[in-house]
Amino acid sequence: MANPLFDTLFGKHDGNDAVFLHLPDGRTITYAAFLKMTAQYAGLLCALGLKPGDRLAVQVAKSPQALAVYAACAQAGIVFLPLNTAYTADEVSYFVENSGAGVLLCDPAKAAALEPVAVACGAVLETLSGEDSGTFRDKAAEMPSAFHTVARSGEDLAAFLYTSGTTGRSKGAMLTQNNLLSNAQVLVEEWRFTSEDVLLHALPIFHTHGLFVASNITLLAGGQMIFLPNFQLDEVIAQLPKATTMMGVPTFYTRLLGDSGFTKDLVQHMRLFVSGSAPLLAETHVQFENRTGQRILERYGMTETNMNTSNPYEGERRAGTVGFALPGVEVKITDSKTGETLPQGEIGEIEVRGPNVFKGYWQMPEKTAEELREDGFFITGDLGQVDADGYISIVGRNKDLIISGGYNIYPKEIELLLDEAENVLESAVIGVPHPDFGECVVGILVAQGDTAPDLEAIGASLGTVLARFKQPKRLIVLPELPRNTMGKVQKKALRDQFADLFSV
Ligand code: MCA
Ligand code: AMP
Repeated sequence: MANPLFDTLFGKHDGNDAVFLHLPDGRTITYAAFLKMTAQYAGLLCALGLKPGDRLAVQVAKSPQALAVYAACAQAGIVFLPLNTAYTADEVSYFVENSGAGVLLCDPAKAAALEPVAVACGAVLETLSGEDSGTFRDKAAEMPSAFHTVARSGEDLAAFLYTSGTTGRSKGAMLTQNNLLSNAQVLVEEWRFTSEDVLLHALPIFHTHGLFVASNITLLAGGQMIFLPNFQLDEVIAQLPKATTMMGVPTFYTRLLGDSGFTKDLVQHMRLFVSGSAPLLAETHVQFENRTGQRILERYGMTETNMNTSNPYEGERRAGTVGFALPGVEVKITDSKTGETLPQGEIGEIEVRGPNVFKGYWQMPEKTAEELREDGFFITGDLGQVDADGYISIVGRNKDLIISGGYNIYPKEIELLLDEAENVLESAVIGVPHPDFGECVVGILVAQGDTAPDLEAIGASLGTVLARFKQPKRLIVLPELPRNTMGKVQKKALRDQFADLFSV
């Protein structure tokens, strides 16, 4: 096949007049129209000087056009690098520089702030808005509506997705065409997706969940998506009657359960609800079943691996577990120190191997070697356990990571900033339970000398550099941080102390 990812997901729909996307205002976009837009975008990316293997950094609002940029990268063999729309110019700057992206595509509203970033990194700046305007859109309108798909192999890179690291520096996970395709193929089968499906899509498309899991599966099956710009509770409830399936992070489900309009009648026609990206409380699973008569299907994945495990479509979907390894994916539970496989039932590090596992971190061979074993097993940093029936549970993390509303936040990145703040001696950033986001960020500070840190000023200064979702929801000053005999900060003690900070 000339270009497996493009041909299998997109190209096969050429000339297909069936609806691909439903927009909230009632408009629809057919597969054929989507592919015409894709071809024009692919032509423009080449005209802008990008060559196969080059990176395109993209920070734009979710829209059909934004999805077509992903498709255009596949068609032109360009590596797609999507960025969270909440990232500040400071954060974007790191990704553009680190990836060596040749073009930065951003929202017109952010062009002024990002122009200096593009200039400093030697990238071309183009704009595209969620309402289909901007320099990129205007130039693409002049391009031919057909594009000769660039030949690629399944081993060629398709996307870079940055994931934060325990050192505070983000790492670009290099994903190949085969990583993405193999996972989409398995999930279509496992979750029984067909061209009859209409997926309610309210996730962002700059992460694996909304971009690869939801969109690739729909494309492969030839189904339709109700493509919402974000998760708005009322809009989701209004659109559910038209959908057959939905995917979400646990916050979607707790918010739905908090609304009396979310009833059994509303969703009894639905075939499947999938949850992932963060732990779904067993309690939410049970409440959901009590309300709707349906059991949410929970699965487990990572940016570096796409999806690894899933509860069964048929058979028991067991609350508090992430099910079984997907076909073709091997999962083992190992001793963190020795790497030896542990007996069934014991808690250890989850390691995974399969065609879904990424090629390594961009230009970080040491980091890659630390996490990706020579035999192909990837050390996830998640702690798991397998029960007597083979169901896998995630029981903790061997990495200092907070997952808030499905977004990953690495404390180190915030601690480095807090430690620099005026009158702060040191800091510890922890995740505490939050009724809406599952977990949220809290910053603990120790004062330097007798002057108390100005918490308001510190909060404001974080706001200029850190995306909103990473900013601590609360800053607290303590006389000292709890430490063990080795001097290591005991975050567990802090998490226990502040466990009820946001309880309702
Ligand atoms: C928004 N805020 C947040 C979050 N989102 N704070 C902490 N954590 C968050 N996730 C901030 C807002 O800036 C705002 O700040 C305040 O919290 C309340 O915002 P609100 O309007 O309620 O939030 P929202 O816009 O409705 O967003 C919440 C959300 C969203 C819908 C849960 O965060 C979301 O779509 N999350 C999905 C993330 C996702 O797709 N993850 C998949 C990663 P203020 O009021 O102070 O201005 S892929 C992955 O993890 C792996 C591979 C996997 O397995 O899938
Ligand atoms: P990311 O690096 O953003 O791709 O996030 C991956 C991490 O999300 C995993 O390493 C897990 O810690 C977490 N995760 C994903 N799905 C689940 C799930 N169903 N239950 C618990 N944690 C999950």
